[in-house]
Amino acid sequence: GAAIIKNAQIPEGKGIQDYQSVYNAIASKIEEHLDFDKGAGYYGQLVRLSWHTSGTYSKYDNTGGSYAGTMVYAPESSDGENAGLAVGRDFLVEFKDKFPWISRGDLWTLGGVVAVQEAGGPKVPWRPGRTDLYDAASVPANGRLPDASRDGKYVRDLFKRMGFNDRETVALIGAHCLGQCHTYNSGFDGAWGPQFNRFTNDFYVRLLGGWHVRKWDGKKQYQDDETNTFMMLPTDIALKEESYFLKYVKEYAKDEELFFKDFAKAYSTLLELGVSYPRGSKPFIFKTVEEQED
Ligand code: ZEM
Repeated sequence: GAAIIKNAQIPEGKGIQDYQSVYNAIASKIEEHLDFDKGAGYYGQLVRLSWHTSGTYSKYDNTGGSYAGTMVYAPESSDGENAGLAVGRDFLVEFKDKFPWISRGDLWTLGGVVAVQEAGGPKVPWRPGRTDLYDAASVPANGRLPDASRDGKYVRDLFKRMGFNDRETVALIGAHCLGQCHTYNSGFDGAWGPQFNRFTNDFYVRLLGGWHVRKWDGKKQYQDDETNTFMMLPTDIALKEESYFLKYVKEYAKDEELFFKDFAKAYSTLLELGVSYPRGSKPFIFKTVEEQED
């Protein structure tokens, strides 16, 4: 087929201060709803939205990804893996009204950056210029986002389709420190750890502990031996079962700084999959709300 070109187009006259204003507006709305989802806040929801709008990318034909902001359209909107993400899109839609020059792809990916940084995670370099499109060719088919019931080889192949190696794959899944699973969205249930509104390397530390299959009538998932309170998906446990993933789990469990560095780089890449930027274009690094207080 014809080559698909997705050039970043920055709205006329807009620069870092304009996007920092959007960042700040999203951050202050997150602050106003810290009790959301039993105390998880919106961090997990927004990071998952940014990941699912980006993670449809295929390097084999340059389709999918965050560029066109197509999750509002079928069949992407009704992909089973996107169940529940209307909540995040609805949370952000008021900023599309307040800042009408921002595209959906930019808003949804920026929302993830705000969530990671405000939850205490690393600075995530981010570039604008995604452009709203509605045409059948821009809307990815279902089946591109991972199914949590599968094994390590499946995870490896799926992330390879996006262009990621094993190290980057393990780093990205560490985002499961945030938020939780909901039976009404995915059939899975619970949080990965107790500090589910803070961005940490806790996912790897816990993963290396003891886990058993939970006894319940829901989907197969794991429960921690120590408290029977926290969960792991089968694809999370696969990171421990495969030696090509396990070495990175161990590195990140030991060294949070290394995890932050690798996560920031891989996540920034994830959010930009398929987008072409002009040579030498420089990413924005946003200030946290705390850094702006004086
Ligand atoms: Zn997730 N993820 N994810 N993930 N994810 C869920 C929740 C969250 C997988 C998966 O199936 C699920 C990445 C990778 C993978 C987040 C971020 C990132 C849920 C629960 C499932 C089932 C959804 C629900 O019930 O509401 C699988 C199979 C993955 C790879 C193999 C990557 C990569 C992520 C970001 C970089 C986050 C933050 C959540 C929590 C959402 C929330 O609502 O709290």
